[in-house]
Formats: sequence, C-alpha cells, structure tokens
Amino acid sequence: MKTILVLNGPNLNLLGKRQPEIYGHETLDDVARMCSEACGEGHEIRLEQSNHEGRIIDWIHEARQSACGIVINPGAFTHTSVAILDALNAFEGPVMEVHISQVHKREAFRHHSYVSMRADGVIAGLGLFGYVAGVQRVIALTGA
Ligand code: CA2
Repeated sequence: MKTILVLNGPNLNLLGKRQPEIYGHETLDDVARMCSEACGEGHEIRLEQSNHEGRIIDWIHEARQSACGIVINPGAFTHTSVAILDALNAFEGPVMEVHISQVHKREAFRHHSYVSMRADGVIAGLGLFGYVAGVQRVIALTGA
C-alpha cells in the first residue's frame, strides 16, 4: 500500500468554519474522506494540517521515506516560503499544488507561488475537488 501525503498549511483548520463565501462549507475531514474515496486498492491517504512552517517541512522530510507523492495546499506559505520549496525539492515523488480558491482572481500577492517552482501540477479554483484531482494525478504517476 502506497501512502499519499495530503498537506495543509496555516488557517486551513478553519475550513468550513469561517469565510464560506471563499472556501465553502466543507471541512478538512471532508477533504480526507473525498481523497480516501478517490484511492483504489493500492493507495491510502495521510492528511495533515499545521499552522507552523517547520512542522510542514518535517512532514515533507518524513515523506521521503513514507509517501509516494504529496498533495499540498500550503496556504499563505505558498507566497512566502522558500523553506517549503527547498524541502519539496528534496522529495523525489510527484508534488501537486492545490488552492481551493482561484488565487489569480484575488490580490496580486497571491499570484506568485514559490511552491509552483517545484510542483508537477497546480490546481486552483476547483474548490475541494482540487484535492481529489491532485490525488488522482499522483495515482496516475505512481501506478495503481
Ligand atoms: O485558496 C487556497 O486554498 C489558499 O491556499 C488558501 C490560503 C490563502 O492564503 C492562499 O492565498 C490561497 C488561506 C487559507 C485560509 O483558510 C481558511 C479557511 C477557512 C476560513 C478561514 C481561512
């Protein structure tokens, strides 16, 4: 069984609890369920969220041994974190970057992503389905 790490950055623990007009009504538990349902026999989901940059980097390091691919919504660290980019550059499997909102329709500071310099795919504006699409792409790239 191969593990796909679904990583979430700061404030995404509030998903479904605040700003539903931007991020919808569903929670991270719903994301975990949808991603698990997208897996066949050969893959399982490990979903994590942290408000702390170093914790996210530690999970990316651990994934070098334990995960076949990473689906990551880095939250606001997308636009600021060279350190997360460096950690992802040390991971050998596929990396899918997901944004729930269509960041390019929003403020200019959300238009640049450090993570996109490493990501094998970038999904924005599809709501929570973006995570499912990211998982499906990791499965397609790592074998069923
Ligand atoms: O659209 C996305 O998924 C973002 O990665 C979300 C980040 C934002 O900084 C990025 O520019 C785009 C913010 C996550 C905050 O999540 C919340 C969810 C519900 C309520 C409040 C915040």
